[in-house]
Amino acid sequence: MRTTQSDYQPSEIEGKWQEFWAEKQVFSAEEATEKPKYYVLDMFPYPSGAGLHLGHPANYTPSDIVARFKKAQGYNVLHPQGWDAFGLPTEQYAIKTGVHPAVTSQTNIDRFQKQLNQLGYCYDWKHSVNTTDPEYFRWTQWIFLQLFAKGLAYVDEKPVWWCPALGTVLANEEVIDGKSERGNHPVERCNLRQWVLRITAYAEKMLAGLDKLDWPESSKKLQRHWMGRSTGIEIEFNLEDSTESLMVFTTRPDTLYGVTYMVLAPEHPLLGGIIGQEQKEAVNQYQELARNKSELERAELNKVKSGVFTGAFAIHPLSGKKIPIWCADYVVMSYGTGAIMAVPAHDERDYAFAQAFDLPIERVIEGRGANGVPTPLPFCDLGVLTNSGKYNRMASVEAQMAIGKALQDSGKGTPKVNYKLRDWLFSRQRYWGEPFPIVWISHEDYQGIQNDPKSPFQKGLPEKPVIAQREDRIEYALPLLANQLPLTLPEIDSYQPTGSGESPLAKAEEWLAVSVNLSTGAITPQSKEPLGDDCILGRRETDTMPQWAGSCWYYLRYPDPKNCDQMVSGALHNYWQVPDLYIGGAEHVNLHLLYARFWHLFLYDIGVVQQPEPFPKLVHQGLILAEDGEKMSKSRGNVINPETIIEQYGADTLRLYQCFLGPLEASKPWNTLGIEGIARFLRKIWREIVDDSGQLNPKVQKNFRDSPETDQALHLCIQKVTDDYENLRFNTAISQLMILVNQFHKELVISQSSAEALLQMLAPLAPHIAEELWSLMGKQEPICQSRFPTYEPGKIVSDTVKLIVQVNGKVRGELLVDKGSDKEDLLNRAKNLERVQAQLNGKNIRKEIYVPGKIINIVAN
Ligand code: ANZ
Repeated sequence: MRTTQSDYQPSEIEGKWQEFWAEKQVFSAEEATEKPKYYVLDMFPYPSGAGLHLGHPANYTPSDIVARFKKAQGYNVLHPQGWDAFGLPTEQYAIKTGVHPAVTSQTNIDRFQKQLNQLGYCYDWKHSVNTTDPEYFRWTQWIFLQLFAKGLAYVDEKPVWWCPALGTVLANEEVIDGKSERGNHPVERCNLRQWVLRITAYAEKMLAGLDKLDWPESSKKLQRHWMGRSTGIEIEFNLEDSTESLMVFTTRPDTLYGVTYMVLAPEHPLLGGIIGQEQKEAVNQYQELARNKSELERAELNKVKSGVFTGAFAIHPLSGKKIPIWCADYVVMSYGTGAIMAVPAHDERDYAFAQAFDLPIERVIEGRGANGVPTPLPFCDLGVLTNSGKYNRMASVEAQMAIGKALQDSGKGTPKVNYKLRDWLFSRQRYWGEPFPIVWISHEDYQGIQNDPKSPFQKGLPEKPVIAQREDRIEYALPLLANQLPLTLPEIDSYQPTGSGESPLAKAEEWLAVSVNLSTGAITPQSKEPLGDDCILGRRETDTMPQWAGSCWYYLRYPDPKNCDQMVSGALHNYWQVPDLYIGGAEHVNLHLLYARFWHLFLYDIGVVQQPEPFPKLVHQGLILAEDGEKMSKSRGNVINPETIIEQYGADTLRLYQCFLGPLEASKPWNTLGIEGIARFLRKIWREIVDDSGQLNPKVQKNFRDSPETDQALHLCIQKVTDDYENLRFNTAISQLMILVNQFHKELVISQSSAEALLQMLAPLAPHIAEELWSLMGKQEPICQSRFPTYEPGKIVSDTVKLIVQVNGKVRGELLVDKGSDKEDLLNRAKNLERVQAQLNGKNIRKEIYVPGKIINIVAN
């Protein structure tokens, strides 16, 4: 007969079951089968040197529960995990120590994987990805080539965030309040040649797609806001004494008569040509000053307004009035046209500026103030027009149409939709990233390829060549052929970026200088030999892709991670499609989740994937806070390490406790007393099922018919737990299980089938203890492969009623009884209740009162 420890000792059983699951590969997804699929995805970790922190289980335990639950419901489950292993910290470590980033990554991955396994996660390691594996990033590069061919990748001299400390350029999203997101270093603006992806081309589709997603409303709102769609009109203002004109974007054409000055951004190209002699020095100085400010700083509402008069004037398109043109940094070049018509009466920032520089403020919109009192300025709402010529007394909306039309008719206005979303800065000057599959060649060579219909390169060329200036010549970007992928990183001696802002790859001369075979497309290092007839010279791109690239499509690869011929086989993609559930941190809404949607929509457009959205259902786990309610952080010294908890209590207790803290989405403080309670709960279950000699507790009997109370409690529990798991309410599922265990505890005997059902319900949450007790019951198949119990509706809304049992008018217990039960039978059961017996002990029963369906009162003295 099988035995186990008489006491619950997680350390004795957890490792054993983890090995068992791994060895038997019980969690390997089946190849496409008849079974319905369920694909549950975690946001894969960056394998940092620090190992797991509690944020990881906060993310991964819920998905593990879902995976185990869905498997028990008969789904073919894919629950993979992988490694987002390109990244800055690994590279920084390489710069410091000289250790190759690939070596550091692998060490960290091994440690992470071990730690994840210790938590009992049922990952299917056969379906894993590593973004730094050439067989993976071959396809990241391949997708880039598709984007490139469709004109969605280009090179631009861009004002970028340059972080001197990290020696690299950062994307807008990686800069928070003028500091780098990683490491909190100061950043500054400068111009650099950069690869950029035209994500703005997908803004419209990405916005429209949001409506259909089952995402938290707050996250949809964030993405909407980040994309920032705004409809308005571009208005052309003529310039005084000039043939040039000035375009502005406004959402409020109804305020056109209230324009009292114009503003150009300091970087505006028109500026140089219009500045008056007198103003030149002041304007130039001002431009220099603005160059080093972030857009965020410049756009801030409360900052002191700064600016200079340019000496030039524009002509109002309707009134013909002269309007002074100013240069001020609260107007940014990267939005709209980089110029505005300023309406101080109806715009807060214009109002503050006009006050600071004593510019006229003219009200053109009346608000409806209480009792006819005019609304104070600035008045930024819609209202009724005044001081606006023939448009007076029109409502704002009506006037927007009328003025819009008048401008269009005179050729001075064009309706325009603008987005706040910027194209995605896709270059990094780093070593540890995917190299761009691009070779720079000369203009003549590029033309030769363009004019040769037989050239293998033709299909991959964009309609408009991507060009860039290097020193005194223009270079043309030639994409590699797919059969030249993966393009791997060269070995280099030093990972330090070059001081000029170029990537360390710029020092890998042998790798950089290549010859391109025009008929085969083969790219080889330049040899000392003379160049063959069919070959041209080229230089590889030295930037690498940002870490976000690899995470843009990893979920597509999990179903088929070893495929060398395709990103994913058609049949496997057809079966697994996209994740049914995606769990991960809310901090990724405007980064990873935006980028991945972009790539996915693009892959959909070119026919690689079958549906437009990658993540139809998304849930964010809340943070686990420290006991003091603060964020856990090393600097505060309040970090709780999962490894320590596992050592002390076991993984099951950690998993269960973390769920019991509160709703999945909520941020919840850790509490050491609470974890004791959960540990007690698991010990209680153990004691119900294991006796002192480590054998199955004789209380658990086969073929025993449970009392109606237990029967009902069981079926109610199955109903509720099923529903809770379905809706990711793990904390309430645990409460249900506690109620059931209490019910078991009251009984002298319980049926083995009920005990089994309890374990099956517990198994997704606390899989190790469930397996151990299940196997103690003589089960051959592991519990993780058993079918989830189902409830019988009849047992829940049964014909039973609750009877209160009193002794001398005091409640001493209760009975769950069938409605038509016999009175004598009920009285006997009542008198047999433990607490009733204790009261009756040594007393004489004087009277027995029975009110059917309500109460039994026994009078005794
Ligand atoms: C005149 C006006 C009058 C405006 C008024 C607003 C209120 P959203 O909704 O964000 O698109 N604007 C346009 N381009 C700008 C730039 N490059 N830098 C700073 N501000 C810019 O806002 C559009 C409004 O933001 C535009 O409409 C413009 O000011 C300003 F009572 O034009 B408005």
